[in-house]
Amino acid sequence: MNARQMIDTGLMSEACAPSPAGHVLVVGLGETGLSCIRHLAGSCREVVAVDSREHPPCRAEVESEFPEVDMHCGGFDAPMFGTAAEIVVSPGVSVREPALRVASARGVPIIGDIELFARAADAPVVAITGSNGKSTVTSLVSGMARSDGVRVGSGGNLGPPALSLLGRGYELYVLELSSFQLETTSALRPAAATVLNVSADHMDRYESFDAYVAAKSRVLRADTVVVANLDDPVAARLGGDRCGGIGFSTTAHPNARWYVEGSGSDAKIMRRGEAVMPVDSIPLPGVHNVANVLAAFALGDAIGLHAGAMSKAVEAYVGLPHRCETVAAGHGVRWINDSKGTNVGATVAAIEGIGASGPLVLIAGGLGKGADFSPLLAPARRHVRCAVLIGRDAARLAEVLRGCTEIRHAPDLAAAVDVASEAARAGDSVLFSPACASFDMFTDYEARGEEFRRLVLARTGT
Ligand code: UMA
Ligand code: ADP
Repeated sequence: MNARQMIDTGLMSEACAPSPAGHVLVVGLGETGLSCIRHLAGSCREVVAVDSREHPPCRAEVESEFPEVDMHCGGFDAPMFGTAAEIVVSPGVSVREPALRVASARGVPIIGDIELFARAADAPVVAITGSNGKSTVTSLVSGMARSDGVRVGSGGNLGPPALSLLGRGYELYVLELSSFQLETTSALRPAAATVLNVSADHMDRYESFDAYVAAKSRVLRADTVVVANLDDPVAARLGGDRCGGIGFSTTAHPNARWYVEGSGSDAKIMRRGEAVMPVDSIPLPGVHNVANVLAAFALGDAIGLHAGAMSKAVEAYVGLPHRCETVAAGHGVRWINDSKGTNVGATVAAIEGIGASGPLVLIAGGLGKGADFSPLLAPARRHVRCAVLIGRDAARLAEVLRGCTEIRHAPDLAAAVDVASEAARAGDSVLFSPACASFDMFTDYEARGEEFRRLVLARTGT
C-alpha cells in the first residue's frame, strides 16, 4: 500500500514510541526549543530548558506561556545535563558540545525535535534532505499534494518547526530536514525520502565530509521509497541501488524513471517513456531547478500523486524568495538575489544556471564555514566577468578566483552593489550568491537578501 492509499484509507504505519519517565531537558530557546516545549507541555513530563545565550529569541514566549518551566539562560551547566532523563537538543547546538558529550557518556538519550515529531506523527511523511534545493523541493511537493486534493502540512528546516504541524488534521507531512536534525533522529520512517545532492557544507560542525554524508543518509530507512538523484555521485550511491527506489536524472539516463529527453525548446520531462511536460514550462531558472522539479515529481510519484495535478503545481510555482530571484532589471542588466546560496555547491549551481543566459558579475563572500572554495573556479572561469567580494572570508575567496576573473573588494554590501553596477555591461546579470553564511554581517540569509533587494531597488529606481 503506498502513502496515497494510506491517506485514502486512514491507515498509518507509524506506532507511537513510549516516552521515558523523568524530566526532559530542552536545549536551545529558539524556534525549535519553543516548539518542543509546547509539544512536551501536553505530555505531563517535567520540562527544564537551557540556552547558552543570556537573551535567547523565544525566552519571553516561554516565560509567559510556561511559567512552570525551569529555565536557565547564559551558559550550559553540565550537572543539569547529566541528571536529565532525556535531552532534546536544538539543531543550532552541536551534539559535540562538552555538556552533551558528558551526558551522552552517562547514557542520557539525546534526541531532537524531529524525533519527538516522529513519535507522535499521525500521517505519512515525505522527507527531503540534501546540501541544496531542499526548500524548493519541499515547497514543490507540498504544492503538488495540495493540487491533488491532499491536506498537507509542510515545514521542518524551512519553517515552521515540524512539531507545530501536529494536531491540525493533515493527511500528509512534507518535511525539509537538515543534517543537524537528522543526527538526533531515529524513529522517523518516511514513506518517501531523498538525499537530493551532497556537497560540502557545515564543515565547521563535522569532523569529516563522510560524517556529514552519514548524517544525511539517516533519512533513508529500510521501508522508505528512496528517490535517488542519478546525476549526483554521492546521492546516487546512497539511494541508487535500493530495490523499489525511483531514480531521476536531468539526462536520458537508462535507470531513471523521471528524466529529461531532447534539448533546447524541445526538451521534455519524461516518466518512463511518456512526456509529462515541456522543460520550458518550468517557471524557474537553471538546470538545478530542472533537477528540483524532477525530484519533486519522483517524490510525488512515490506517494501516489497524479502526474496531471503535479504538472499543474509546477507550472503555477512562483519560487521562494532569495533563491535565484530576479529583483530588478534595467539598462540591460538583471539583478538576481540568491542570498540563500550559503555554500559552495549552491553558488556553483547558480553560476551555471544564470550564467547560461549571459556573462555575470558575481557578488560573493561572508562566513565560509571552513569550506573549500575551489569548486567555484571552473564555473567562474566560464561565466563570471568580475567578482565583487565582501565579508570575513573575502580574502580566501580571492585566493581561489584570482587569475580566472577580475577581482574587486568592497567593505559592505552597499559598496558591493555600487561596484557591481560599475562593472556590469548591457546583457550581463549581477548575481548575488555569497557561497557563505551571512552571520558575519547580517542576522540571517533573509535579512541579507532583503538588504540586497532594497539596495538594488534604490539604485535602479524600480
Ligand atoms: N544557539 C546558541 N545557544 C543555544 C542555542 C542556540 O548560541 O543554547 C545559537 C545557534 O548556534 C544558532 C542559533 O542560536 O546560531 C539558532 O539555533 P537554534 O537551534 O535555536 O535554531 P532555531 O531558531 O530553532 O532554528 C532551527 C533551524 N536553525 C538551525 O538549524 C541553525 C532553522 O533553520 C529552522 O528553520 C528552524 O529550526 C525550524 O525548524 C535555519 C538554518 O539556518 C533556516 N538551517 C541550517 C541550513 O539551512 O543550512 C541547517
Ligand atoms: P536549501 O533549502 O537546501 O538551502 P533552497 O531550495 O533553499 O535549498 O536553495 C538554496 C540555494 O541552493 C539556491 O538559491 C540555489 O543557489 C541552490 N540550489 C537550489 N537547488 C539546487 C540544486 N538542486 N543543486 C544545487 N544547488 C541548488
